[in-house]
Amino acid sequence: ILHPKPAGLVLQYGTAGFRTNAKQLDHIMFRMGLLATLRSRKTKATIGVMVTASHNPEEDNGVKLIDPMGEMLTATWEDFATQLANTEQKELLAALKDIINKEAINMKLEAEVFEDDNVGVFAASNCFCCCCSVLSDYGLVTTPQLHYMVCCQNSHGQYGEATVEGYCSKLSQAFLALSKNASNRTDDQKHLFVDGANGIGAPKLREVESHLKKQLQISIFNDGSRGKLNHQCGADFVKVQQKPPTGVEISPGDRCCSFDGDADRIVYYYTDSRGFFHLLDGDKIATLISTFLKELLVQAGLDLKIAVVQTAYANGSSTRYLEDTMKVIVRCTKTGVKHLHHAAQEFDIGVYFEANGHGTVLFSKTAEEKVQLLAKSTNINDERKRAALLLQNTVNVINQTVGDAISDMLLIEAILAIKGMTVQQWDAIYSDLPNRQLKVTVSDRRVIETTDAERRAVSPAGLQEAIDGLVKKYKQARSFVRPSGTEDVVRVYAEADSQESADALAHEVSLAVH
Ligand code: NG1
Ligand code: ZN
Repeated sequence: ILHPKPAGLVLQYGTAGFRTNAKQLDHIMFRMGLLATLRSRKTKATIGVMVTASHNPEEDNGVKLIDPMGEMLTATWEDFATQLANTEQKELLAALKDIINKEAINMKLEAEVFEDDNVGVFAASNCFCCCCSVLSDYGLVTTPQLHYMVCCQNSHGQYGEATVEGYCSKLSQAFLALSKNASNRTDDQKHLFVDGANGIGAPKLREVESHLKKQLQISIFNDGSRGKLNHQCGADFVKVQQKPPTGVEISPGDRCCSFDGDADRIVYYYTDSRGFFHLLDGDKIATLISTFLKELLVQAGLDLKIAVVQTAYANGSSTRYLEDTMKVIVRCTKTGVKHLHHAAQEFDIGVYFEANGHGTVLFSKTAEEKVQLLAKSTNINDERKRAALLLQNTVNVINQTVGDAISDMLLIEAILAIKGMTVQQWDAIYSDLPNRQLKVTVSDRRVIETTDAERRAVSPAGLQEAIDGLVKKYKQARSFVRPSGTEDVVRVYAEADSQESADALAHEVSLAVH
């Protein structure tokens, strides 16, 4: 039998598709190839299949499907994916027929699937050839590039050209137009240090950089030529360890950022003259972007509703700053990009970021039309015109299909340049509450059930009361626990007025979980 399923193995299609050791994924790859062809027939559109370790070690791999407009797979089909993955070999055909019947799929239609495998060491994806026609092989691309191209393909070029070159030129043109609004910057100010996490982001960033006409000067570290994927580097390492990646030589004050392995996350950082490390995570990024957009809306005289979507992991200071000082609407959703994405779609402009650096901005159709119209109009004053053009180019530099490290980086760099802001000034907008993330291994993480966007535990009985009791002992404290959707662990988060308190609280809550 081709691609047999290890007997008894049960996997769940989670927030990031299927994730497990690459050795256990062969049958999953095959079955997801089959499912992709069904999804393509059902939607009469091109579907993406992404194979990536994302922010995890090289040997942990994953596969997920990308829906027609570049979004994550819809919920009912996540269930089909789980069913198909866990069906024993001899029932596979019946399981496929079941999906075909339930969704009334016309098997006479042709299927179109874009496939990408951005992890060089593991190429199980060639098994797709036997089950579907792989329309176009992009070779290695970043996760967000594949989402972008699926969207371009299905919107018939409206969103852009469905090629890597099309992606590079759309984003870089928008970036160049934005950076024209920056007053003369020194070479130092144009310099950015990038940690590529030894993933696909580094070579893809080089392709984009060649279009940037030296308006951004990039030094890339951890470009995959030496180190291992996400090992001691990358956005997840920097965020969780709260220290710079290895393999990067930086001096105090240098502006730096880290991508994750498939380049859908980004975090910024610098060290100060005393050697202290300063992290600018997804929350700081969301704040910078939403502030910029809000100012432009005022200048343009556009009445559009803007909101920021976060998760429970957002630093309490960021939420307070956004609500109290910036006066923008803030929503909190469950962890997982699809939840943030959906919540962001409810506003004219929805800025969403996970604290770990995964995020983007969504513009409603109405918002885009109003911006386009204003940018074209001739009878408005210079200030409004300038703001409208800035908004238009901001829309174009953003990859709205999914969080995208390269696109986010270009937008952030443009904003800092336009505002004449240093990374230190950006950091000073608000001060993060000290925080700590821990993971706890338990026999069955599913006994923990949560509510209120995962901020409170409803089971096991007594756990939430115990957490409440511990939180009361500290100042400005907050803590919650939730079962991970991607690892067999329970995650613990705590924040408080000092690092010692945050560490102690996280530790005490971990003990309460056992
Ligand atoms: P889990 O393992 O469910 O916590 C992690 C990240 C998510 C998201 C997914 C998908 C944290 C705390 N969690 O989910 O934000 O990125 O992976 O990759 O960072
Ligand atoms: Zn990723």
